[in-house]
Amino acid sequence: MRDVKRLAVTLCILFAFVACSSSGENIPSVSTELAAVNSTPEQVTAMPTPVATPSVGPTQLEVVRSQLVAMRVVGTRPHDETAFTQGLEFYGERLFESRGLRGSSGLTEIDASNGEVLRDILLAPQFFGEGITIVGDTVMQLTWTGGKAFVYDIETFSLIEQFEYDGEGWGLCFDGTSLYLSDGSDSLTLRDPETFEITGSLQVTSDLVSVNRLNELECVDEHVYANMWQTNTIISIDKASGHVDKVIDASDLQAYEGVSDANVLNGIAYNKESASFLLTGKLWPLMFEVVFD
Ligand SMILES: [Ca+2]
Repeated sequence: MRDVKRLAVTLCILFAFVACSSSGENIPSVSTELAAVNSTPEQVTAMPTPVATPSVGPTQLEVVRSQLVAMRVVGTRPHDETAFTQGLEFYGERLFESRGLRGSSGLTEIDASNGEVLRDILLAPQFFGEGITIVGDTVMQLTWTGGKAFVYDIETFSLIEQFEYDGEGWGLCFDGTSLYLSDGSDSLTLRDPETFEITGSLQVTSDLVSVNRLNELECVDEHVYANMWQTNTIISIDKASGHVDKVIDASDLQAYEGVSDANVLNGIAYNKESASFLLTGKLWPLMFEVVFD
């Protein structure tokens, strides 16, 4: 059944891609532009025979095949199903989670091996916890529309600094040089980890999926992984170009008891030690260790 579902999803993506590409609405026609410039009969007759454009079918199939990456579940661990997960990140083998919802938002350290909550703090009730990342020996946490990024000592969870930002704060990751923030749009904002000043932006593009509502993030080497809110799609973004080079369909996780579309996937943490990802979602009873093949 899952194979049938995966095939259906793949065919849907492929169909949507072919339909989009063949509509021509946004693709300038080279031959039309040439004809407009060379409008006299003499020039028209002097025009070289256009080189036949390559057949689009195989090229698009190659694109789809090269970018669609399979996800394989290699293990499951319990997850606090009262946690409205908004961010997930490893620090070595230690695991940290941010929770949302006003009144129950917080920051937690979790035993990644069994899901046990080791430490937990609550945010003030006016704040809605969002993405987190580790910067040095601190944990940084966004607060959605709260306009504040809190910085905690990683060992004590005591608040040691706070920055302000305009607009919304959704996902957050740090690659060792820059912070990457999502705000629900199709672009990421880069910020300095020391000053929180904006240092750049990254427009995310894809020739396979419609990019929008970028949410939870994970920085892994030269890529930023992101899930798109209210979908089971995770994309891998090339930091240098902003282009999506992998698309992962995590729909298979919906087959597990307690995991449903109503409570969406929203936690992506990369474990360097095992070279695997840990995924979970809002109010999910499980965390999934997965690899992208
Ligand atoms: Ca993350």
